[in-house]
Amino acid sequence: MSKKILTIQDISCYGQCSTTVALPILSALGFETAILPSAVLSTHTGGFKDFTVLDLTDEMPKIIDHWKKEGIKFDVIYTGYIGNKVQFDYILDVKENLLNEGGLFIVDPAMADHGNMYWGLGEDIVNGMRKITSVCDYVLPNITEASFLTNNEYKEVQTKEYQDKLINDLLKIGAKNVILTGVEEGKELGAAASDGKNIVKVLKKKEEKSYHGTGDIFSSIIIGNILNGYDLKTNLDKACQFIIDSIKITNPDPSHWYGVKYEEVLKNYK
Ligand code: PXL
Repeated sequence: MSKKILTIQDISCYGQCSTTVALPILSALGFETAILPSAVLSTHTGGFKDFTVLDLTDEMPKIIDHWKKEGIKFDVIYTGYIGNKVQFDYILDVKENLLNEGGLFIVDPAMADHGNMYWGLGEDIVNGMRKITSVCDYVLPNITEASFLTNNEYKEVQTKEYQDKLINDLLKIGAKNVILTGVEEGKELGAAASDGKNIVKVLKKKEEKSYHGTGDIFSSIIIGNILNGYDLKTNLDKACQFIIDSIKITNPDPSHWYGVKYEEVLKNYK
């Protein structure tokens, strides 16, 4: 039977990130999807001007209560961008009451990149993300998010010791598994992961340009791969390659600056 995934993140109506990439990817990989939207924005906040934001905090408990009455449950809860600290309590409620036994609670603390918080997000969001990380099965941060969650300094140039410390500190917070993106060594970029025992790492030739939404696409592929039974190293390898291939397709079209053209890659993905 097809697993049921609930994703809790914003709807950025235009811009190829968050819900608009999670749903097609998870469906294509064979899973039933549902959404608990945290906000509706006209676009993502990374480069567009004058975007609109509708916070959906007040709607969330109503949706959750209805699902409780209907007896609706999920096999996976996957959280992403959250713009209001009140929502972290709703997320914990959903985890406690709507996640099937043996289900997975997966946190992508999508809140920062390149050493900075995203527009409009502050310390309260970092604290909330840390709280849900402490009870998660998987946390999927980039280097900036990992450093903010663990109160380590953000470093542009990483050593192996720094990468390992971020991973180990995330495990200490309570995450059962950590998948760290944006791991960089020389001209190579990739991801590192730990299941609490060993650290595995995948590095590939770095693409010079970076794009918004690639973290969300990466997380969706990672989650599909977990459910489809890939081991951690193969999973990282496939997810990193997916992003590289998407960036390569996007690079020749400067008008598509706001996200990556991942559709062709998804069509051929196994
Ligand atoms: O891709 C992460 C993301 C999700 N949602 C919104 C964002 C961003 C990144 O900037 O602005 C609204």
